[in-house]
Formats: sequence, structure tokens, C-alpha cells
Amino acid sequence: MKKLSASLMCADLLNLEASVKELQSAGIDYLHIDIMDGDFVPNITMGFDTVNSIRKITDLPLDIHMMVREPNRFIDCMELSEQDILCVHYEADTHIHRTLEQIRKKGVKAGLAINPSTPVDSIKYLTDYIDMLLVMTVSPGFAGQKLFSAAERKTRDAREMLDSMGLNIPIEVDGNISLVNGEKLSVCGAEIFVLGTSSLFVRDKSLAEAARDFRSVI
Ligand code: S6P
Ligand code: MG
Repeated sequence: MKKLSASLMCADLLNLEASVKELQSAGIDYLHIDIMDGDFVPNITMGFDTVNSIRKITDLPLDIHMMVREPNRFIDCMELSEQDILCVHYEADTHIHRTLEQIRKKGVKAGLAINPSTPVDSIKYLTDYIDMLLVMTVSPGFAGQKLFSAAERKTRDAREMLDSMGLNIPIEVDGNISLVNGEKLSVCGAEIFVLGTSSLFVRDKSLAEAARDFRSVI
């Protein structure tokens, strides 16, 4: 079953609680929260207090994307539920295996994200430790970017690699997930779609209309 994950950095930040409730009524499956450190990526967005506040006002699972160096330092800063996914970057951690174990020990799902230039093979020996693979379809750091040219090929390669290992670990895609790109990436095997300015938070549609239109193409 394909899932929609709404990127909260693209929501109305001055009315976040209202946006969360509206996303819930729109049938969104996950709330995607981008955490950046101004070092691994050249931007800073939401922080741990925001995550903890959001956790208290909704039952929707959180899909936390940490674009932070050595993320093990911050895992215990968040109070999460077992349905939540805590996703860290392969490139940002010297001891990523240990960090993934630490996330599972916390009682939440472990996600592993890879940048556009990171080969799919890099995660081959880590599959026992992850519940989701996030294939970045732009370089992380900003909303409103353009899909990188090998995004479809890479998503297909990742799906083929996991299938060949007999693993049904879901693949999430993040960055410029428009209706057109979402449809193509769905065919390539993507299951969770991070929706931002390219499809969900758009001027001429309500969140419910935009979510329904996206679902109809995947
Ligand atoms: C970017 C971040 C993403 C964005 C999302 C925005 O580094 O990880 O989750 O919020 O990609 O979507 P869009 O449609 O503006 O690219
Ligand atoms: Mg993200």
C-alpha cells in the first residue's frame, strides 16, 4: 500500500497545529519532519522541541528525517511512539550501524537515507537494521529543488537489490515529488512519497484535494 508523507517544513509554520489537523483529515499517512544542523546540510529547520510538541497533538506516525552529523547525539532528545520512523543519513555518521541499533533500541522504526551520489550498494550490509530506505531525489537541505536525473534508475536499482535479497523494506522518495515524478517513481518501486511544494502545498488546491490527486497517480 502506497503512503503519503507530508513535509511539514512546507506547511504554514505560523499555524502548524491547524496544518497538522488538516493533513490528518486529508488522509495523509505520515508527517515528515526535516531536522537540519547547518553543517551536514546548509540550512536549519525544525528542532527536537517541535517534534515533541507535534507528537503530543496527533496520532499520525512521524517520519523524522535527520540531516544532522553524528545523529546518535540527539536520538534521546525526542519522545516518540513505536509507529514513528527515525531516519538518519548514511553519509553523516561514522558508525551508522551502531546508530541504527540505537534507534531500534529506543523502540521506534529505523530509516536510512542516502544522498543522490551514494550508491545503493552502500547499504547492502545494513539491511538487517533498517525498516525503511529513503532515496533522496534531490540533494538534501531545501524545498523547491529539481529531481536529480538518475532518480528513477536509482529507485529501481534499490527496489531490485532489496527484492533480490528477499526483503520487503519500503523505499521512500523525497524531493520534487510532483504528480509526474510521483507516478514515475511509483512504477520504479517507491512506496512512501514525501510531499512538499511540488504537489501538496500548492496554491490552487486544498490539502485534501492535492492529496487525493496525488493518490490517483501512484
Ligand atoms: C529537503 C527535505 C525535504 C523537503 C521536501 C520538499 O532537504 O528533506 O523533505 O522538505 O523535499 O518538497 P519539494 O516538493 O518542495 O521538493
Ligand atoms: Mg526530508
